[in-house]
Amino acid sequence: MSDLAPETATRVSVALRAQRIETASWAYANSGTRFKVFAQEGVPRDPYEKIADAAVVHRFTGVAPSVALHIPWDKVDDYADLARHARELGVVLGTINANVFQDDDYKLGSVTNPDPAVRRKAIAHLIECVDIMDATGSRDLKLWFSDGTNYPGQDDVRTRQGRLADALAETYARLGDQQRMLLEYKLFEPAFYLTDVPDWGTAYLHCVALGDRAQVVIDTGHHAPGTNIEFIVAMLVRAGKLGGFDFNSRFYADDDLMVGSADPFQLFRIMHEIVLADELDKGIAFMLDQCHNLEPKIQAVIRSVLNVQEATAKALLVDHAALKAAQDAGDVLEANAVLMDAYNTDVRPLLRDLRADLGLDPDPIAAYKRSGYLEKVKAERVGGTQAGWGA
Ligand code: PSV
Ligand code: MN
Ligand code: MN
Repeated sequence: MSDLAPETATRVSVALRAQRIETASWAYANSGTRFKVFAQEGVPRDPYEKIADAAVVHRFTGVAPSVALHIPWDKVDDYADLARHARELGVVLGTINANVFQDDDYKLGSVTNPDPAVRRKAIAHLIECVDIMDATGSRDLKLWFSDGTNYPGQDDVRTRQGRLADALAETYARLGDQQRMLLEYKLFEPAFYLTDVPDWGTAYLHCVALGDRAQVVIDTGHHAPGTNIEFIVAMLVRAGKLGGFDFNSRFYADDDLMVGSADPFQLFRIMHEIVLADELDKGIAFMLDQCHNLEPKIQAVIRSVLNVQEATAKALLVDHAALKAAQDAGDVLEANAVLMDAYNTDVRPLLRDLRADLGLDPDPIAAYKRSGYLEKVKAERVGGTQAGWGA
């Protein structure tokens, strides 16, 4: 039993019940670094099996009802059939992630490539992704471009921005009324000198030029060490341009580790900005973009979902009235203490109660382990697939 005041526990539980966290198909498949992929037993052999694993995460957490696809890693002949399969398992297909970074043609860029034929091929893929969204019923198209240059002088910065803007505009024009384009930025890698969409400012400028349904996505691993990500959250929320998150955790670069593992306090600060702006249930997509190279994958995704839930619960516990009073009074230490009180609250009893109320096992990881699912798929699935990179 949680020892919070009953009204507080109820308010927080109601908000948590409405939260949705999307998992990523590629998190269930084998992945690694460019040095080695350590294959795991029982990993999915095709997109249908990846969705089955995502459905297991939802079954035990109750808050992960959608799974993102990456095209062509999750290419199938019939996307409507894949959507039907997902629905039968109790989940839906979520964000469609485009992939214009793995063909030889893209060596000098995709939509920013100096060669118009390569640019056309890249745009055709982005538009094909919208066709797929029509079949799957997905709302969001997520675009990340590996485009960039390795050497000063390699290509012209402003010309490349123009090519990017043209490609985004053509793709945006193809979106349906209910569909959105999420533009993801990343500081560096694979390009080392210049990345064409390196930061939120660049993504924001492109999204503003495109229109309301173009929004910025924040991948928490895509910043320089020490970046104040919650400030970026506040800025984008204020501008009405925060479309979603790719959650993960990092120590050094784009490590794609479990969200909330390296710096749970940062995750709390991010969720605090969301809760403070009353944006928890207003359409911002909370997605995981992670790879589980060493740890068992389904269990790691469950852990990640729980980490987001815990950070959200703590953010919901911040006493906004007390915070504002302290801020208005210029009471630096009290304002900080209000935030820390919430962060230091043990929300696990509250989350256990919430799960019991939802008819779930209060301990999703223990329940998953007891279910025998991993042993079952280990026996059934031989020759699991690789997520798509890292060989
Ligand atoms: C790029 O590093 C990225 O974060 C993009 O979201 C890609 O689509 C994804 O990783 C693949 O994991
Ligand atoms: Mn990402
Ligand atoms: Mn990334």
